[in-house]
Amino acid sequence: MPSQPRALSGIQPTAGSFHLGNYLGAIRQYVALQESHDAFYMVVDLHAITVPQDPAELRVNTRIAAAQLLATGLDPELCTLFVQSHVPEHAQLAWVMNCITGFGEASRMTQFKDKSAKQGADRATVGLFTYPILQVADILLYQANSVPVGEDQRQHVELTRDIATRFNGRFGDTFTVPDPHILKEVAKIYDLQDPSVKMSKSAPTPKGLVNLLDEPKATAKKIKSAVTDADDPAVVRFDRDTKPGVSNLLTILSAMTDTPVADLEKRYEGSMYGPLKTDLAEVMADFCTGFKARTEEYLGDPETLDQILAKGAEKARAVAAETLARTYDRVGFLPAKH
Ligand code: AQP
Repeated sequence: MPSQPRALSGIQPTAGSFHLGNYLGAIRQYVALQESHDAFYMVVDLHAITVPQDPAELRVNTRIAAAQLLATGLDPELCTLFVQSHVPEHAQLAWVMNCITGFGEASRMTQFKDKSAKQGADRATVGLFTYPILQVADILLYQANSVPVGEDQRQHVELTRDIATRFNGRFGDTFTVPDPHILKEVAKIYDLQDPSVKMSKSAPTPKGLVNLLDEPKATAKKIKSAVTDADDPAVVRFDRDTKPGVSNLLTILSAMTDTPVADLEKRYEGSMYGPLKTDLAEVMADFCTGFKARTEEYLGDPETLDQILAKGAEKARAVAAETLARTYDRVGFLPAKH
Protein backbone atom coordinates (compact mmCIF):
# COMPACT_ATOMS: atom_id res chain seq x y z
CA MET A 1 0.00 0.00 0.00
CA PRO A 2 1.33 3.50 -0.83
CA SER A 3 2.28 5.80 2.06
CA GLN A 4 0.39 8.70 0.48
CA PRO A 5 -3.24 8.62 -0.66
CA ARG A 6 -3.66 8.04 -4.37
CA ALA A 7 -5.04 10.50 -6.95
CA LEU A 8 -6.04 9.68 -10.51
CA SER A 9 -7.34 11.75 -13.39
CA GLY A 10 -7.25 11.94 -17.17
CA ILE A 11 -7.70 14.36 -20.01
CA GLN A 12 -8.67 13.69 -23.61
CA PRO A 13 -6.33 14.46 -26.53
CA THR A 14 -9.26 15.62 -28.63
CA ALA A 15 -8.06 19.13 -29.46
CA GLY A 16 -4.82 20.91 -30.31
CA SER A 17 -5.00 22.84 -27.03
CA PHE A 18 -6.46 22.59 -23.56
CA HIS A 19 -8.99 25.29 -22.73
CA LEU A 20 -9.32 27.45 -19.67
CA GLY A 21 -12.14 25.26 -18.29
CA ASN A 22 -9.87 22.19 -18.37
CA TYR A 23 -7.08 24.15 -16.73
CA LEU A 24 -8.97 25.79 -13.86
CA GLY A 25 -11.51 23.00 -13.34
CA ALA A 26 -9.09 20.10 -13.31
CA ILE A 27 -5.43 20.49 -14.27
CA ARG A 28 -4.51 23.03 -11.60
CA GLN A 29 -5.73 20.51 -9.04
CA TYR A 30 -3.55 17.81 -10.65
CA VAL A 31 -0.53 20.01 -10.02
CA ALA A 32 -1.48 20.70 -6.40
CA LEU A 33 -2.27 17.05 -5.60
CA GLN A 34 1.04 15.72 -6.90
CA GLU A 35 2.63 17.19 -3.76
CA SER A 36 0.38 15.39 -1.28
CA HIS A 37 -0.68 12.29 -3.23
CA ASP A 38 0.76 9.35 -5.11
CA ALA A 39 -0.73 10.80 -8.28
CA PHE A 40 -1.44 9.14 -11.64
CA TYR A 41 -2.39 11.35 -14.59
CA MET A 42 -3.04 10.14 -18.08
CA VAL A 43 -3.83 11.27 -21.57
CA VAL A 44 -6.98 9.28 -22.25
CA ASP A 45 -6.72 8.31 -25.91
CA LEU A 46 -9.10 5.35 -25.46
CA HIS A 47 -11.77 7.85 -24.44
CA ALA A 48 -10.89 10.11 -27.38
CA ILE A 49 -11.96 7.52 -29.97
CA THR A 50 -15.50 7.39 -28.59
CA VAL A 51 -16.05 10.14 -31.17
CA PRO A 52 -14.41 10.04 -34.64
CA GLN A 53 -10.72 11.02 -34.68
CA ASP A 54 -8.26 11.45 -37.50
CA PRO A 55 -5.48 8.94 -36.60
CA ALA A 56 -2.56 11.22 -37.49
CA GLU A 57 -4.13 14.11 -35.61
CA LEU A 58 -4.83 11.93 -32.57
CA ARG A 59 -1.14 10.97 -32.38
CA VAL A 60 -0.08 14.61 -32.60
CA ASN A 61 -2.69 15.73 -30.05
CA THR A 62 -1.61 13.02 -27.62
CA ARG A 63 1.94 14.41 -27.52
CA ILE A 64 0.58 17.97 -27.33
CA ALA A 65 -1.61 16.99 -24.37
CA ALA A 66 1.34 15.42 -22.53
CA ALA A 67 3.52 18.46 -23.24
CA GLN A 68 0.81 20.77 -21.92
CA LEU A 69 0.45 18.74 -18.73
CA LEU A 70 4.18 19.12 -18.14
CA ALA A 71 3.96 22.83 -19.00
CA THR A 72 1.32 23.37 -16.32
CA GLY A 73 3.77 22.05 -13.73
CA LEU A 74 3.34 18.30 -13.55
CA ASP A 75 6.67 16.87 -12.49
CA PRO A 76 7.41 13.29 -13.61
CA GLU A 77 9.52 12.88 -10.47
CA LEU A 78 6.46 13.63 -8.32
CA CYS A 79 3.68 11.99 -10.31
CA THR A 80 3.13 9.25 -12.87
CA LEU A 81 2.26 10.65 -16.30
CA PHE A 82 1.29 8.24 -19.07
CA VAL A 83 -0.87 7.51 -22.09
CA GLN A 84 -3.93 5.35 -21.37
CA SER A 85 -3.53 2.98 -24.34
CA HIS A 86 0.01 2.13 -23.15
CA VAL A 87 -1.56 0.35 -20.19
CA PRO A 88 -3.78 -2.44 -21.61
CA GLU A 89 -5.25 -3.19 -18.17
CA HIS A 90 -7.65 -0.22 -18.62
CA ALA A 91 -9.54 -1.98 -21.42
CA GLN A 92 -9.32 -5.33 -19.61
CA LEU A 93 -10.77 -4.08 -16.35
CA ALA A 94 -13.40 -2.09 -18.25
CA TRP A 95 -14.86 -5.35 -19.58
CA VAL A 96 -15.34 -6.69 -16.06
CA MET A 97 -16.90 -3.37 -15.02
CA ASN A 98 -19.24 -3.47 -18.05
CA CYS A 99 -20.51 -6.78 -16.78
CA ILE A 100 -21.50 -5.46 -13.37
CA THR A 101 -23.00 -2.15 -14.49
CA GLY A 102 -26.74 -2.04 -15.11
CA PHE A 103 -27.93 -0.91 -18.53
CA GLY A 104 -30.38 1.48 -16.89
CA GLU A 105 -27.64 2.83 -14.65
CA ALA A 106 -25.41 3.57 -17.66
CA SER A 107 -28.38 5.10 -19.50
CA ARG A 108 -28.74 7.74 -16.81
CA MET A 109 -25.36 9.32 -17.54
CA THR A 110 -26.09 12.88 -18.62
CA GLN A 111 -22.81 13.33 -20.51
CA PHE A 112 -23.85 10.55 -22.89
CA LYS A 113 -27.23 12.17 -23.36
CA ASP A 114 -25.63 15.56 -24.11
CA LYS A 115 -22.90 14.24 -26.38
CA SER A 116 -25.11 11.82 -28.30
CA ALA A 117 -27.70 14.56 -28.78
CA LYS A 118 -24.99 16.75 -30.32
CA GLN A 119 -24.03 14.01 -32.80
CA GLY A 120 -27.46 12.61 -33.49
CA ALA A 121 -28.43 9.45 -31.56
CA ASP A 122 -27.92 7.14 -34.57
CA ARG A 123 -24.31 8.19 -35.01
CA ALA A 124 -23.33 7.88 -31.35
CA THR A 125 -21.18 4.78 -30.76
CA VAL A 126 -21.51 2.07 -28.15
CA GLY A 127 -18.07 3.27 -26.97
CA LEU A 128 -19.52 6.68 -26.18
CA PHE A 129 -22.28 4.96 -24.21
CA THR A 130 -19.87 2.85 -22.18
CA TYR A 131 -17.15 5.46 -21.71
CA PRO A 132 -18.20 6.21 -18.11
CA ILE A 133 -17.58 2.52 -17.37
CA LEU A 134 -14.10 2.74 -18.85
CA GLN A 135 -13.66 5.69 -16.53
CA VAL A 136 -14.74 3.51 -13.62
CA ALA A 137 -11.98 1.07 -14.57
CA ASP A 138 -9.44 3.91 -14.95
CA ILE A 139 -10.06 5.04 -11.39
CA LEU A 140 -10.38 1.66 -9.69
CA LEU A 141 -7.24 0.21 -11.31
CA TYR A 142 -5.11 2.59 -9.24
CA GLN A 143 -7.14 2.27 -6.02
CA ALA A 144 -7.51 6.06 -6.19
CA ASN A 145 -8.74 7.90 -3.11
CA SER A 146 -9.21 11.20 -4.88
CA VAL A 147 -10.28 12.13 -8.41
CA PRO A 148 -9.66 15.76 -9.42
CA VAL A 149 -12.24 16.73 -12.07
CA GLY A 150 -14.67 19.47 -13.06
CA GLU A 151 -18.34 19.44 -12.09
CA ASP A 152 -19.37 17.78 -15.38
CA GLN A 153 -17.57 14.61 -14.27
CA ARG A 154 -19.15 14.35 -10.81
CA GLN A 155 -21.78 11.86 -11.96
CA HIS A 156 -19.09 9.53 -13.34
CA VAL A 157 -17.21 9.53 -10.03
CA GLU A 158 -20.51 8.75 -8.28
CA LEU A 159 -21.00 5.83 -10.67
CA THR A 160 -17.47 4.66 -9.82
CA ARG A 161 -18.31 4.75 -6.12
CA ASP A 162 -21.49 2.73 -6.69
CA ILE A 163 -19.74 0.10 -8.77
CA ALA A 164 -16.76 -0.22 -6.42
CA THR A 165 -19.12 -0.68 -3.49
CA ARG A 166 -21.19 -3.24 -5.41
CA PHE A 167 -18.13 -5.20 -6.50
CA ASN A 168 -16.68 -5.20 -2.99
CA GLY A 169 -20.01 -6.40 -1.59
CA ARG A 170 -20.36 -9.19 -4.12
CA PHE A 171 -16.77 -10.44 -4.41
CA GLY A 172 -15.03 -9.23 -1.24
CA ASP A 173 -13.01 -6.10 -0.56
CA THR A 174 -11.13 -5.31 -3.77
CA PHE A 175 -11.38 -1.63 -4.62
CA THR A 176 -10.88 1.66 -2.81
CA VAL A 177 -14.07 3.74 -3.04
CA PRO A 178 -12.90 7.11 -4.43
CA ASP A 179 -14.01 10.65 -3.64
CA PRO A 180 -14.38 13.37 -6.27
CA HIS A 181 -12.01 16.29 -5.74
CA ILE A 182 -14.02 19.20 -7.13
CA LEU A 183 -13.22 22.77 -6.14
CA LYS A 184 -16.52 24.58 -5.84
CA GLU A 185 -15.29 27.98 -7.07
CA VAL A 186 -13.85 26.69 -10.36
CA ALA A 187 -15.90 23.51 -10.85
CA LYS A 188 -17.57 25.00 -13.89
CA ILE A 189 -16.02 27.72 -16.02
CA TYR A 190 -18.53 29.19 -18.43
CA ASP A 191 -18.41 30.13 -22.10
CA LEU A 192 -17.42 33.79 -22.56
CA GLN A 193 -20.18 34.39 -25.09
CA ASP A 194 -22.88 32.32 -23.41
CA PRO A 195 -22.29 32.22 -19.65
CA SER A 196 -25.24 29.86 -19.19
CA VAL A 197 -23.23 26.91 -20.59
CA LYS A 198 -19.85 25.45 -19.64
CA MET A 199 -16.79 26.41 -21.64
CA SER A 200 -16.30 23.53 -24.04
CA LYS A 201 -14.27 22.73 -27.12
CA SER A 202 -17.44 21.64 -28.91
CA ALA A 203 -19.25 24.96 -28.44
CA PRO A 204 -21.08 26.15 -31.57
CA THR A 205 -18.65 29.09 -31.90
CA PRO A 206 -15.04 29.37 -30.70
CA LYS A 207 -15.60 33.00 -29.64
CA GLY A 208 -16.35 32.08 -26.05
CA LEU A 209 -13.60 29.45 -25.77
CA VAL A 210 -10.17 30.36 -24.37
CA ASN A 211 -7.62 27.90 -25.76
CA LEU A 212 -4.38 28.09 -23.81
CA LEU A 213 -2.20 27.61 -26.90
CA ASP A 214 -3.90 30.27 -29.01
CA GLU A 215 -2.01 33.47 -29.78
CA PRO A 216 -2.04 35.43 -26.49
CA LYS A 217 -3.22 38.54 -28.35
CA ALA A 218 -6.24 36.67 -29.72
CA THR A 219 -7.03 35.46 -26.21
CA ALA A 220 -6.87 38.99 -24.82
CA LYS A 221 -9.26 40.08 -27.57
CA LYS A 222 -11.74 37.29 -26.74
CA ILE A 223 -11.76 38.35 -23.11
CA LYS A 224 -12.35 41.97 -23.98
CA SER A 225 -15.33 40.91 -26.11
CA ALA A 226 -16.79 38.63 -23.43
CA VAL A 227 -20.51 39.05 -22.90
CA THR A 228 -21.22 41.04 -19.75
CA ASP A 229 -24.55 41.69 -18.14
CA ALA A 230 -27.01 44.25 -19.39
CA ASP A 231 -27.93 45.69 -16.01
CA ASP A 232 -27.88 49.36 -15.29
CA PRO A 233 -25.81 50.71 -13.66
CA ALA A 234 -23.05 48.29 -14.71
CA VAL A 235 -21.74 47.14 -11.34
CA VAL A 236 -18.93 44.63 -10.86
CA ARG A 237 -20.53 42.21 -8.44
CA PHE A 238 -20.55 38.42 -8.12
CA ASP A 239 -24.03 37.00 -8.60
CA ARG A 240 -24.33 33.87 -10.72
CA ASP A 241 -28.08 34.22 -11.19
CA THR A 242 -28.41 37.82 -12.23
CA LYS A 243 -24.87 38.57 -13.45
CA PRO A 244 -23.52 35.33 -15.00
CA GLY A 245 -21.11 37.04 -17.42
CA VAL A 246 -19.36 39.25 -14.87
CA SER A 247 -19.39 36.45 -12.28
CA ASN A 248 -17.57 34.17 -14.71
CA LEU A 249 -14.89 36.82 -15.35
CA LEU A 250 -14.52 37.41 -11.60
CA THR A 251 -14.17 33.66 -11.01
CA ILE A 252 -11.45 33.40 -13.64
CA LEU A 253 -9.51 36.46 -12.43
CA SER A 254 -9.81 35.31 -8.83
CA ALA A 255 -8.43 31.85 -9.67
CA MET A 256 -5.67 33.11 -11.96
CA THR A 257 -4.39 35.65 -9.43
CA ASP A 258 -5.28 33.86 -6.18
CA THR A 259 -7.33 36.86 -5.09
CA PRO A 260 -10.65 36.41 -3.25
CA VAL A 261 -13.67 37.52 -5.29
CA ALA A 262 -14.67 39.91 -2.49
CA ASP A 263 -11.34 41.74 -2.88
CA LEU A 264 -11.90 42.03 -6.62
CA GLU A 265 -15.40 43.43 -6.08
CA LYS A 266 -13.85 46.09 -3.88
CA ARG A 267 -11.10 46.82 -6.39
CA TYR A 268 -13.60 47.47 -9.17
CA GLU A 269 -16.16 49.28 -7.04
CA GLY A 270 -17.52 52.27 -8.90
CA SER A 271 -15.97 51.21 -12.21
CA MET A 272 -17.77 49.78 -15.23
CA TYR A 273 -16.81 46.41 -16.71
CA GLY A 274 -13.93 47.78 -18.83
CA PRO A 275 -11.11 47.72 -16.22
CA LEU A 276 -12.03 44.19 -15.10
CA LYS A 277 -11.85 42.94 -18.68
CA THR A 278 -8.61 44.80 -19.41
CA ASP A 279 -6.92 43.36 -16.31
CA LEU A 280 -8.11 39.83 -17.00
CA ALA A 281 -7.04 40.10 -20.65
CA GLU A 282 -3.55 41.06 -19.51
CA VAL A 283 -3.34 38.28 -16.90
CA MET A 284 -4.44 35.67 -19.43
CA ALA A 285 -2.16 36.93 -22.19
CA ASP A 286 0.82 36.77 -19.79
CA PHE A 287 -0.10 33.30 -18.62
CA CYS A 288 -0.64 31.98 -22.13
CA THR A 289 2.67 33.41 -23.37
CA GLY A 290 4.63 31.45 -20.76
CA PHE A 291 2.48 28.35 -21.11
CA LYS A 292 2.85 28.27 -24.89
CA ALA A 293 6.64 28.67 -24.67
CA ARG A 294 6.96 25.85 -22.11
CA THR A 295 4.71 23.55 -24.14
CA GLU A 296 6.70 24.22 -27.31
CA GLU A 297 9.91 23.43 -25.45
CA TYR A 298 8.61 19.96 -24.50
CA LEU A 299 7.30 19.40 -28.02
CA GLY A 300 10.68 20.38 -29.43
CA ASP A 301 12.21 17.33 -27.75
CA PRO A 302 9.86 14.44 -28.58
CA GLU A 303 12.42 11.82 -27.51
CA THR A 304 12.50 13.09 -23.93
CA LEU A 305 8.73 13.45 -23.95
CA ASP A 306 8.30 9.85 -25.12
CA GLN A 307 10.75 8.66 -22.48
CA ILE A 308 8.76 10.37 -19.74
CA LEU A 309 5.60 8.69 -21.05
CA ALA A 310 7.30 5.29 -21.33
CA LYS A 311 8.54 5.48 -17.74
CA GLY A 312 5.10 6.60 -16.61
CA ALA A 313 3.42 3.69 -18.39
CA GLU A 314 5.83 1.24 -16.77
CA LYS A 315 5.05 2.61 -13.29
CA ALA A 316 1.32 2.67 -14.02
CA ARG A 317 1.34 -0.91 -15.34
CA ALA A 318 2.94 -2.23 -12.18
CA VAL A 319 0.00 -0.95 -10.14
CA ALA A 320 -2.67 -1.71 -12.74
CA ALA A 321 -1.52 -5.30 -13.30
CA GLU A 322 -1.79 -6.06 -9.60
CA THR A 323 -5.36 -4.76 -9.37
CA LEU A 324 -6.39 -6.56 -12.55
CA ALA A 325 -4.93 -9.88 -11.34
CA ARG A 326 -6.79 -9.55 -8.04
CA THR A 327 -10.03 -8.69 -9.87
CA TYR A 328 -9.71 -11.63 -12.27
CA ASP A 329 -9.16 -13.90 -9.31
CA ARG A 330 -12.17 -12.50 -7.45
CA VAL A 331 -14.56 -13.03 -10.38
CA GLY A 332 -13.34 -16.61 -10.83
CA PHE A 333 -11.14 -16.56 -13.93
CA LEU A 334 -8.80 -19.54 -14.10
CA PRO A 335 -5.21 -18.24 -13.85
CA ALA A 336 -3.14 -18.66 -17.03
CA LYS A 337 -0.12 -20.97 -16.61
CA HIS A 338 3.15 -19.53 -17.95
N1 AQP B 1 -15.84 24.37 -18.48
C1 AQP B 1 -15.23 23.59 -17.59
N2 AQP B 1 -15.11 24.01 -16.31
C2 AQP B 1 -14.48 23.22 -15.39
N3 AQP B 1 -13.91 22.04 -15.69
C3 AQP B 1 -14.00 21.60 -16.97
N4 AQP B 1 -13.56 20.48 -17.59
C4 AQP B 1 -13.91 20.52 -18.88
N5 AQP B 1 -14.59 21.64 -19.14
C5 AQP B 1 -14.66 22.35 -17.97
C6 AQP B 1 -12.78 19.42 -16.92
O1 AQP B 1 -11.60 19.21 -17.68
C7 AQP B 1 -11.19 17.84 -17.49
C8 AQP B 1 -10.80 17.23 -18.80
O2 AQP B 1 -11.94 17.08 -19.55
P1 AQP B 1 -12.04 16.20 -20.85
O3 AQP B 1 -10.77 15.67 -21.33
O4 AQP B 1 -13.14 15.21 -20.67
O5 AQP B 1 -12.48 17.31 -21.79
P2 AQP B 1 -13.95 17.59 -22.04
O6 AQP B 1 -14.77 17.58 -20.80
O7 AQP B 1 -14.32 16.67 -23.14
O8 AQP B 1 -13.81 19.03 -22.46
P3 AQP B 1 -14.93 19.74 -23.21
O9 AQP B 1 -14.33 20.90 -23.85
O10 AQP B 1 -16.07 19.97 -22.31
O11 AQP B 1 -15.27 18.68 -24.32
P4 AQP B 1 -16.63 18.27 -24.92
O12 AQP B 1 -16.98 19.37 -25.81
O13 AQP B 1 -16.26 16.99 -25.62
O14 AQP B 1 -17.59 18.09 -23.77
C9 AQP B 1 -12.34 17.12 -16.81
O15 AQP B 1 -12.03 16.91 -15.46
C10 AQP B 1 -13.50 18.09 -16.93
O16 AQP B 1 -14.39 17.99 -15.84
